[in-house]
Amino acid sequence: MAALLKIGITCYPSVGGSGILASELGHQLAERGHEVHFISYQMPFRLDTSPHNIYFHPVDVNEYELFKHADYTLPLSVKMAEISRQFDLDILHVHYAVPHAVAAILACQMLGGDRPKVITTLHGTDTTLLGKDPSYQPIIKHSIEHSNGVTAVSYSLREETVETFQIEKEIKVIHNFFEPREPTKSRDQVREELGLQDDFLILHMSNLRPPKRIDHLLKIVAASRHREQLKLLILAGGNFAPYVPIVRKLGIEKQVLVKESVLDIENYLNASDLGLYTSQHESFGLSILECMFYGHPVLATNAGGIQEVLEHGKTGYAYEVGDIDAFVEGLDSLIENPSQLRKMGEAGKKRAHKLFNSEKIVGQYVNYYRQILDESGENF
Ligand code: GMT
Repeated sequence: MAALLKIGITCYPSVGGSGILASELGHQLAERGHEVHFISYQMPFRLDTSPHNIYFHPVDVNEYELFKHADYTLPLSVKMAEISRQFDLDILHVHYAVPHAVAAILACQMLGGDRPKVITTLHGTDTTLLGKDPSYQPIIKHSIEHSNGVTAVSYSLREETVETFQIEKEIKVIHNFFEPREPTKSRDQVREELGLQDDFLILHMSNLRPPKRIDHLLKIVAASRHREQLKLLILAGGNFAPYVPIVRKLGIEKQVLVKESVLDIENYLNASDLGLYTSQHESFGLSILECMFYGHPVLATNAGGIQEVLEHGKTGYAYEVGDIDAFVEGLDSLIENPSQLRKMGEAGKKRAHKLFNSEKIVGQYVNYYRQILDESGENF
């Protein structure tokens, strides 16, 4: 039997696909018997530390007067070294190169020896945003090249990363996965709580950062010929206040419902009819996948890796960024054709279960951990 592994995971703990993915990966690894140690400045958003083999180790960040800006990378690195030594970790799996891979590589230098191995997963921003900044570009390139293994969440992100950093390092694509939970409330109950009757419920879940183009989302709802019958539910992982003036200007106050810090997303996913995503950049689109798992078609842009997730014309539609008219046409046609809506939703659910299930994707991560460990001559 293959040995169980001891894995350190570092991610951004705030609401966002990478932290959600990393937390779920931790849960899944622990269920398979591996020992998982989360190391971060705060407990990740959806992390459950009740299993006996999931640990959380907080990193203390001190604000010394000497520093104009508080430093996180160095205390993180020290904590990574300390936990690696104390628990004899095999792997430090870091989500995002900056600053996590940098800190992990430093930790390994401090430890000396052959373990832990550093595996860096790229989620997007390292490449699409920071990769273009000359103050970050060289350190991201360095940390990719000096990680023992590197993964990207889509082929599109891998391609963009190779191009941006001009690197030869092998990058393995491991798509996002999702483990759907049983709703704890009925669809009718949630819809009643939301004040819905026979409204068509569109769902959008994101951190509302500028690349999500919330303005486009709102314009689509406002331009629909079924506007009076529509509700747009935004499960917000960020501040919606900057968008309130647009809602008012478009006169869709009655259409837009916003809920913050929602943990039981399965109840809202179950109560919805369709997912809507207007992102300018999206390396994968975990929330698109979440909608698919609950049997809903998704209308999204064709940015980045989105079309590796949804299949245009079969599980939803993918349009050019900013093509509001096309989105409106797609939305209205699905509202008018419930059997097509159902058919696409079912095709999406089938695709999600087949390609992005936890069994398959977590297996790919575990195999990759073992492959990287084997390369050092030990047999895992
Ligand atoms: O989309 C965001 O702003 C959040 C960001 C994150 O770091 O959590 O999401 C990125 O990672 C997710 C998990 O791999 C991907 O599904 C998202 O597509 C990706 N976001 C972008 O590329 C903008």
